[in-house]
Amino acid sequence: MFNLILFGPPGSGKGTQSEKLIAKYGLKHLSTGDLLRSEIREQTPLGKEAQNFMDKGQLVPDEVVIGMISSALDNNPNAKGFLFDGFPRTAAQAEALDKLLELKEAPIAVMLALEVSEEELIKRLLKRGETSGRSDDTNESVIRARITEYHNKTAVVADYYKQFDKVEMVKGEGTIDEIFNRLCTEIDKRA
Ligand code: B4P
Repeated sequence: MFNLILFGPPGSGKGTQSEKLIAKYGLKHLSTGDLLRSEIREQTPLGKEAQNFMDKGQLVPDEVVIGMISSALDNNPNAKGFLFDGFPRTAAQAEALDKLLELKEAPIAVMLALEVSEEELIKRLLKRGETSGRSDDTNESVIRARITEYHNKTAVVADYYKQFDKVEMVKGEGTIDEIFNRLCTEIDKRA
């Protein structure tokens, strides 16, 4: 089993690159952002709770997101590996994920961390907001709040995996194919 984390600030290309990576490597894509948006669309109690946080650009509470990932792992017993996109986003989520994967004897192989400048992130997210219908992409102050949450709570997750020598920084600017090739080079070294 090959488990990989695609990491980076909001708008760094995690969702975009995940689509291409799962197609090439046959991994199961687990995006907490997508899972949460699907709960919101279905107006489940979890979705209603999550929406309050997401609309403000804040992270959804750890216990909600960890529970969601735990069920997703249980629901995919035959996956040949998982690509975690947008998860873990806090140190507590990283520790919980390691415990869940320990049970499967399939630890994280590598964290690929996309590096993109703040101006580029804001430009990309506002552009997506023109067509995505995502309320968290249309308002620049919500986008800035998401980036602040990333610096305050999420950036430390890379330090957590660095202690196990599992982090590779990848330049996240350039064309989508250029970035994809950089990511594949790193995966192929470890797979
Ligand atoms: P996510 O859905 O994870 O949203 P994101 O960080 O904005 O997405 P991503 O980084 O994948 O976007 P991409 O660059 O691909 O999270 C949304 C919210 O959900 C969070 O704010 C939080 O509230 C909540 N949440 C999710 N997970 C959570 C967790 N674990 N714990 C707590 N809360 C959680 O795309 C951005 C745009 O850039 C696209 O339009 C794309 O076309 C464009 N783009 C991509 N690559 C490009 C390139 N090379 N050049 C130009 N444009 C590019």
